Amino acid sequence: SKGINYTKLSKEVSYALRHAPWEYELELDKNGWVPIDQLLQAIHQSDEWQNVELDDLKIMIEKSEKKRHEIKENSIRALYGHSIPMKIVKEEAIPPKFLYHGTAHDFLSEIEKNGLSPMSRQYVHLSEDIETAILVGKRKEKNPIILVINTENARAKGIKFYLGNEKVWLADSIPSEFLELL
Ligand code: HQG
Repeated sequence: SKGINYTKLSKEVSYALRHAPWEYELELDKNGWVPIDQLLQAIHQSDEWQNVELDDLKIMIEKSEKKRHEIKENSIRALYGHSIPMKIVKEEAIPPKFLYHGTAHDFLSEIEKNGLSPMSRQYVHLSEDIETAILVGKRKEKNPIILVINTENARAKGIKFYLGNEKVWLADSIPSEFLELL
């Protein structure tokens, strides 16, 4: 093999495509896409990624336990997680009746008061299933709380939902009236 650490590569690509494209002289289009050759050229600047090619980006995506990135034609993008000032335009879609959000007990009183906010990201991140929400919440606390979002009620009141990947949904914010503790 080429000795590429695909997990580390995925972290660097996420950092470039979600948080700091300007550090790589990249410009995302309105849906978050950048030309793959530009990304490769940028990461080739560091010794560690000298021999990374298109096929390695494909392996990186394939090997990942989460579908964080997507390649289409000559472009690549992060599917969710962005924090850059220019808000990425996501595709609106109809989610399952219930979505889930795993988080820390410490945030509960704030969330009950103000609803779910994107905080440092562009969108609130929601999970298709409880297992995924638990994994997301475990990043914050060993025994996370799980909030259930009634998307039918939310949609009836004008809340929009957007596609992240097959397990992650996005929203601009979720008022607390649509949240319930599991
Ligand atoms: C909390 C990972 C106080 C919210 C995951 C969360 C996900 C509030 C934290 C993706 C709040 C933000 C995103 C309010 C929300 N007051 N706290 N009003 N509203 N919060 O990490 O959803 O591995 O930015 O509960 O799997 O945890 O990077 O969001 O705890 O899909 O690919 O503010 O990141 O994916 O934390 O995770 P985050 P998240 P990757």
